[in-house]
Order: sequence, then structure tokens, then C-alpha cells
Amino acid sequence: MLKCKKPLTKITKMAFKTKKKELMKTAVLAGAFAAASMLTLTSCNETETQSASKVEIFIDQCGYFPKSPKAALINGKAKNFKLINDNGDIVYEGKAAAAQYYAESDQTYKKMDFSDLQTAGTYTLVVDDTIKSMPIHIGANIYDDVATKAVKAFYYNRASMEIKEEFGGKWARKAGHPDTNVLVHKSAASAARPEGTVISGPGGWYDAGDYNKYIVNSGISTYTMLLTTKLYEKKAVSTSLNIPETGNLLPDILDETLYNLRWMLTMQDPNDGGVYHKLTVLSFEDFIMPDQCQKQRYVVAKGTAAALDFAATMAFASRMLPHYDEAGEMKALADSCIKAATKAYNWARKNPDVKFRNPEDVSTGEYGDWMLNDEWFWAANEMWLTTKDAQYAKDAEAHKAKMTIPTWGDVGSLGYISMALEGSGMNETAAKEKVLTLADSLLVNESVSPIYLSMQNYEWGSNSTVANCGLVKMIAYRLTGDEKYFNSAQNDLHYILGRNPLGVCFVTGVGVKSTRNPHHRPSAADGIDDPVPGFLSGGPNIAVMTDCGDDTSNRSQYPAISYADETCSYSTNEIAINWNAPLVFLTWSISEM
Ligand code: 9MR
Repeated sequence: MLKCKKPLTKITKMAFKTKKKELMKTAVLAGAFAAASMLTLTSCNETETQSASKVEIFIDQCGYFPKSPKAALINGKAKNFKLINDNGDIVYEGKAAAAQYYAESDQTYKKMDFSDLQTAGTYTLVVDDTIKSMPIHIGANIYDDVATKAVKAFYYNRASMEIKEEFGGKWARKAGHPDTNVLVHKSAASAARPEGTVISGPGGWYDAGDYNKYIVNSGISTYTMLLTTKLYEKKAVSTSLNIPETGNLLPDILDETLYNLRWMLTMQDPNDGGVYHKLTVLSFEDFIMPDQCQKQRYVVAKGTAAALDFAATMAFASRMLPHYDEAGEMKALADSCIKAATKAYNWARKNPDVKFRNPEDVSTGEYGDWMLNDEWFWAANEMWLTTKDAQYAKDAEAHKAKMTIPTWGDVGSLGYISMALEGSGMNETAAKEKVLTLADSLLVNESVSPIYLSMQNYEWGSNSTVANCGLVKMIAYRLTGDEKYFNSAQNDLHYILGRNPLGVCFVTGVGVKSTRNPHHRPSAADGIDDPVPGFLSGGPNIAVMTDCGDDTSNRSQYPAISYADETCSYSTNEIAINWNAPLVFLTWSISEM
């Protein structure tokens, strides 16, 4: 059964434009398929229904390292398989493993392991002489391209800046949102800055497919990018992103991250140290380009989560920046960061439980959080690591958090990760244990998973949960040197890059069959056929079924395959900085090894 219908949505006009693009694309692809008839690809216009019975082979579309474990999945009958090289020679033969049922997609899968094939090259996997895979690459540099694109995506999402053609290629666009005329919203009014006060908060990354900037989500994203830079220094120093700062003394990934960090600093009220939760319009912009946006922007309500996430991120930055000193500039920035962090933390001490909820007249992303214990724990740990002031250690002790897969609303794990990597004595040992216990439990999940997946719940942004599972494992690998963590993290990346029940590579502009229509305003409104590259799509889940309208026939009830590569599907196909950041960490950590 084919499902080609695009449901009617409020963004129908834009979606129609996208549809036109798809039709053109399909024509081009059709030609390519005729030439390479071995591929079992589908185009967006011929996407099988999500409960489909079509048998497909799922692989990592970027490939596999020569010495690493390698496997493909098939969602149907299979006995024998072989791999054929470019010359048509059979280079490997194997037997498919027993079928395993996966309740999350209501399908069975067989694993086909070809780890013993260790020669670099491009191959086709053929099952029972009938079903053929996409090209399978084996090589040392297979993730370099996705690693670079994943960071460059942040550049494309810069607010207040023109994306020039020399850096952005065909995705060049005019600047939007100067954010030099931002009003203090009534929810954020104070004696020193009453409602309507004009402040300036330029720069930073757009949060996601929308054009707003949110401190809570910026905190974990910026931290993850800084952590990547710090831990994978060799790659950071050698990777050029071709951004405006390329050629200065700093690694490009750090320049990119500082673009957001400097914006974050503008979100602090210098009078009391409080941090505004977000810089936003009152209701989401239409699907238009940044320079066409005219709505007034506001800073909205200070909150404890914003203050603590801000403090944690700034404290971490203040420890790592002096290492990259550029004529004293980074040292000065580091000083500003720890001063800002201390002020924000002190504000939080005076306002320990100010939970953010959208004011009545504001309907943009909320990032509301009822549980602030983990934010306290993360911030207290980072402050202690930077200052060694015993009061912060006491605060951390009073707010002992759970070690969980990191996410914007659950950041205690970041405190454990920093402590495990940089702490000393008791704190460090306890934190290491926490990280390893979680990593080990993820490995157990993976060992019984029909699709090599540790993640168990498909939530909004499920792909970022997969990436963050990989992040935890790569930290465990760094702490122990045990290859089992490295191999398992590669399985998370394989999932993201196509070895999943949908057979989709969830990174735009990467792989053969990847996300084409992300819920991302520039990708939808720029008139360019290809989406802006390097973005991780949120991924399948069943949190919201009606984001593309009441006709939900294109959505499966099974979370692992409930995904719509449609611009309207904000719940399965948006992009976001806190989703791309762990993709950066995962691809960088794995490819530096
Ligand atoms: O990532 C957020 C997810 O965890 C929430 O369930 C969801 C609904 O509140 O919001 C997601 O964040 C969105 C934010 O509110 C606004 N910008 C886009 C974000 C990604 O969808």
C-alpha cells in the first residue's frame, strides 16, 4: 500500500511547494535507480505505509569501520546473505540470525553480521539472491562528513547574521532577528527594568525549527558542544567548518559554540543576576525566512531552571576557555563567565523554586520543568569544580540527582559526567560509578534488543535520546577504555544513520534515503530543493498524532515507525539544537577514536 497523500495543514501552501520539490526529486531519483537497480530505495512519494510488509534491508548509510562489529537488519524472511564488491565478486557469505519480534514496531527482524569483512570498500548485501541493500561502505573516514555537517548545522541556525554564500553555499540567506530592540515582557519586569524596557540580546542559535531562543535548552546544548571540543581536541583543532571565524586561533567548533554562549550572557539581568527564560515572539512565526519576520521579540520571565542551567554552562566554560587563549581574549571571557555564573547561582539561592510556565499571552515553546533538583545538582557540581568552594559541594550533596540519559529537563547526569571527568577523591569515584552503572544498563538493553537499541521509550525527540545514550557510553569508554562501550555507541550511530525500522537516515543531507522535509522554517521557506544539511530530525514517537491534521492514516500506532517526513510534523520531524549537540558529540567521539 502506498501512502503519498499530504494531509492538509495550516502550512499547506508551503507544504505544496515542498511537494513540488519532491516530485522533481523523484524524477531524478527514478533515473538513478534505473541505473542502479540493485537498490531497494523508496522516494518520499512512494513511502510505504508504516505497517508495511515490504521487506527491506536496513544499514548504516554512512558505513562501518573496518575493525568494528558490523551488521545489517532485515524485516522479513532471510536465510543466507552475501556481500558483493564493486567488481561483482562475492567477498563474504553468512547466515541470518533467528528472527526476533520487536513490539515497538510490531515487526520481526533478523540480524546479519558481517564483522569479519574488514577490507575497506563499497559492497552490496544480497539476501537469498533476491533482496539487495543500498551500498555499504567500509572505511576509516566514513563519519567525517556527518561529523562536520552536524556542527555546521549550528552555523546555519545562527540568529542575527547573514549566511553568506562563501560559507553557506546554496543555503545562503539574509540576516534576520537583529534582537537589538527586545522588550522586557511584563512577566520579566523588575524595578530596574520595568515592562517595556528595551534591551539587546543579539546572536545565538535559533532553538529549532522555530526562531526563538531558550536558555534552558541552550544550556545543555552549549555544554555538550563545549564538552565535545574539550574531550576531542585533536579533531577540534583539525576540523575546518568554513565559517566566518575559520582561520582565527580557535578551533572552529569552539567559535561556533561561542556564538551562542555570548548570546546567553546577554540574557542575564545585570541588576540582580537573574536569567530570562527565553527571548521570543508571543506566538510562533509563519513559515517564512528570518529576514521576513517582523514580530516584536521579548525576554520573558526569569526562572530558577534558567539561572541554574546558565550558571552550570558558564562555570564549565570558565574552566575550559583559558586553554584556548587568543591574546588573552579567552581568559577575559572565562572571567566574565564565572562572574555571571556566580551571580546567576546567587539569584537562584534567593529564588530556589521559581518554575517557568508560559504567561497567558505567550504560546511559544515552554521548556517548563517541575523538578529542579537535577538543575541544582548540575549547577552546584560545575560551580564546585570551578571554584572549589565547599558550599557548592554541600549544595550538590543536598540535591543528589539521578543519573539518567541527559535531556533538557533532566540534567543531573551532566553534573555526574563533569565530576567523573574532572573531579577528585570521593566525588569523582562516586560519579564514575554512576556513569558506568547507567552505561552498563544501556548495554544490557541493547543485548536483548532485536535492533541493537538501548533506548526503550520513544519520546518526542527520540533520536536525541539515542544520541545521548551513545554519549553516555562514549564517556564510559573514555573512563575505562573498554571497547564494549565504544562498540555499543556505534550501534546508536548506526540506528541514527539508517539501521532502524524505517530505514531512514535521520540526518539531513547525509546518506541515500534521509529526512527531506524537516519542520525547519528556513528549509521549508528558502525555495531550495534540499533541506539545510546536518540536522538531526526528532524521530519517531506517538506523543502527538495530529500535527499534520486529523487524517492520521500516515502515522503508525507503533512508536518505532510512527514518523512523518513532512514539514508539518513538528512532533516527529523538527530539528533542535539539543538534538544536534549529542549527534555532534557522538559523531566526533566515534570518529576521533
Ligand atoms: O524538545 C521538547 C520536547 O521534549 C517537548 O516534549 C516538546 C513539547 O513541549 O517541546 C520540545 O521542544 C520544542 C520547544 O518547545 C520549542 N522549539 C522546538 C522544540 C523541539 O520540538
